[in-house]
Amino acid sequence: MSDLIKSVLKCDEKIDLRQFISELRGSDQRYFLRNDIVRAFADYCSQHEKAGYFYKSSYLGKLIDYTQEIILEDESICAIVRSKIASQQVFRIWDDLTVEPMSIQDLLDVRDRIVNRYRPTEGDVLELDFAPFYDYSPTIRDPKNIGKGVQFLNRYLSSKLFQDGRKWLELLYEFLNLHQYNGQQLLINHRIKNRRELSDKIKDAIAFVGDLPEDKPYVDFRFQLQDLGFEPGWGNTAGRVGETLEILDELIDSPDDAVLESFVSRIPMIFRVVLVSVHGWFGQEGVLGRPDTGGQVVYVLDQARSLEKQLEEEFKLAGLDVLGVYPKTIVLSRLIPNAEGTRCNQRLEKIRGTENGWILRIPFREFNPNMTQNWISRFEIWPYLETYALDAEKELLAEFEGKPDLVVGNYSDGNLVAFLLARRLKVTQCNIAHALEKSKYLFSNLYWQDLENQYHFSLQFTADLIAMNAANFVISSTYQEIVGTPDSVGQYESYDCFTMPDLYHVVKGIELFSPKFNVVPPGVNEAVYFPYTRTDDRILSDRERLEELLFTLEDPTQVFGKLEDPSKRPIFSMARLDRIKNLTGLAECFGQSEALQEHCNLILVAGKLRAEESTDSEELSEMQKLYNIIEHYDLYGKIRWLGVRLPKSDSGEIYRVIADRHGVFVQPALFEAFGLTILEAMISGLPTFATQFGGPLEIIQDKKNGFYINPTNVEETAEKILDFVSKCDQSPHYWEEISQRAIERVYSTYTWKIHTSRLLSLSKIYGFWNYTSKENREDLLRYLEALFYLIFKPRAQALLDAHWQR
Ligand code: UDP
Ligand code: LCN
Repeated sequence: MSDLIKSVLKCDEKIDLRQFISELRGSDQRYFLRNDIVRAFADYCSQHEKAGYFYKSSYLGKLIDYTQEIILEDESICAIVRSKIASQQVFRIWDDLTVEPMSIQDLLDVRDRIVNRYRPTEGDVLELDFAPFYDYSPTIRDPKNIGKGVQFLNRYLSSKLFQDGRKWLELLYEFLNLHQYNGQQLLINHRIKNRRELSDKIKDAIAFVGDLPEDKPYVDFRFQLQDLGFEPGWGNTAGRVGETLEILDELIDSPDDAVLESFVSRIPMIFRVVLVSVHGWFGQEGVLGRPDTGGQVVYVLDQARSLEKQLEEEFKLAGLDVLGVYPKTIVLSRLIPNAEGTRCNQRLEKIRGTENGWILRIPFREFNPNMTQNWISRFEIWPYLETYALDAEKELLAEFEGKPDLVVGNYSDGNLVAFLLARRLKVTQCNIAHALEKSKYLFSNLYWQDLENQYHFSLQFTADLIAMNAANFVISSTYQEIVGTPDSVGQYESYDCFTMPDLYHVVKGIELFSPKFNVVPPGVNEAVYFPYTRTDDRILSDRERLEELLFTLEDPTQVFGKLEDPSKRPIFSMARLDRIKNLTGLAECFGQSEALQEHCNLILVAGKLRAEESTDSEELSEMQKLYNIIEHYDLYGKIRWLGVRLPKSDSGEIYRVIADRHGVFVQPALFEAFGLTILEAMISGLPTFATQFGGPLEIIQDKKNGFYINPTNVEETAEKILDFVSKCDQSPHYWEEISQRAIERVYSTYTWKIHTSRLLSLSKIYGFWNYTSKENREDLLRYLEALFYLIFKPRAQALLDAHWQR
């Protein structure tokens, strides 16, 4: 039993515990989540006039603070206590305060009971348990190291090299032998016959290049090195070749993690990369703001560009560029025949700013053309993915003239396709979630049957389980995406154990302590988004046009609202009109604060203005809500609402125009997985106020280079902005200070260069690990295939049957 519960039961606080439970029973609710629990306890403390310390610092206060869920049963309660990140314990507390630990199985039964789906007399429900498959791999111990998988793995692999040198050297030798580019052998050739020879030949080669001038180009001594058994890939000059060989020599003699990392990151293993992003409108213009298309498209395109650049640099340093070795990156997306004026019906489109980066669009097979000729929501896409992966495989092989070396999935659908492709092609699979829907929708698993017609979560969550377990490695944008914060469960963590009543129980859905998890945040396109002070790089005519659009242009087709005083400090936000983005919450906050209205104008870029422009019910209701707020608080003259979808280049300049006027950026989302607009605003030099729910909590350091807001507390949010604005009015340097620190924060931590060099070194080390542990993974992959064919596929077929009727 937890020490905390023991402490509560040993003192008078047990009376409060009993009383608190009894008061919970007084409400109609039976299932309490953390927010409800904390609120109920606050009420309890105030009603019972508890001393100030009791709420947070008493044993019971602490216990309540750690409690994520309470489920009331007839004579007992079930409490989920998460006293540490990524680890929870479940207890049953009987009404007489007897406490017993509960198994995960019992917990899942309780959850089923609450929705009247517990039917033991009809037999057990399928139990999914991935724990045994992780027995083969090492696990991280300390939760603070979760997400630093590669460091851990380097240590693990180098210790293997140290302990079992012979076996691991053999594997390393075989691995080095594998590398080829278009039939050209790389790294070592048949002249080095075994691991023992490898060690000797390295020393010979080091001596040979040591006698050459450091800057002697590789091509000038290529054939002598080949005679010694070494092929291209070691370096572009004698100096660099010598250095790389020295690192390998050191790795063989005295392996350690730093040496392993620096060696593996130098060897050219990745030439062709496919980034899978299936749903939505994937394109370079005119797509942002369309359904299902948002930051993911921006992310993937920027990543593709940056990957190419990084690979080119690597190839150059490895001496491969002169041999005609060049990278190729393909973004694999869906071809949408009725493309509504976008390029989404074009099979191949070059990615701007790349030499050899492409968007390859492959259509879904036809089935019912009413569906497959058109855009299909990400919630409905599942029946088409298996055949899509088969078709994509053929086309990728043709486009690459060979296999890709790395498949990166994006979002649940892209990750499933990445799994299918990687499995067939036997290549390294990386997963990127962007946002996992499971935690976005409250109780989405418990009530999946009620939500199934609209969301098809049974398919999505099964696909997620398959893809995240299959992936060789997972990239997350933040730590909390994996395991949350002390108060809230992480997105991946929510897959650890859950019930899908009547379908399955997941008793261990993912190993959060696995080294497969790596936090690698995205960057921002520095050619588009840069500090407002870089005036030489700004185009004056764009700046003037956008100033007019933002503050004065009178064009009811694009803009709602005329400012009484356009010179007031602008509070700016830009997002789609999704409920979760909560632009209406920001308008409400502005509306409620007359002081804020006195000092500032509110400028919103929100894609659309009029109901006839949308068919999406959520968007329509947000639009209506925004009009109502403007009316209710009489915000005419104080707000501008731009119903435009800005092209990329304009979206960069727009932040800078706001910064010219010493404005601020506010990101008021109810939850934001990461939030690219925050990086964009900050790098432009805008002091940024962003939601404390989700990724922004890691991007911003509160009060240092930006500010956290709780968007559900509009009063407090208004006060925070007002406080900042007042400070700036008193001391104009304050704005510049925060602005400068925001810029520095992005350049130091969130660049695509940092991201892709990390991604490539991860791909290599996990590629090596994948190679050395392939037998161990096979049973896991077989289990995942069984899930795919026995659970996912029949359900996808049923959805396809429904699609035939549309
Ligand atoms: N965006 C844009 N034009 C618009 C609205 C948004 O270019 O009119 C871009 C914005 O600059 C950002 C992306 O869309 O790059 C939104 O990404 P974010 O991660 O903030 O949110 P998501 O839409 O993915 O939830
Ligand atoms: C999806 C989201 O919801 C955003 O928070 C992210 O910034 C975006 O994807 C890119 O990863």
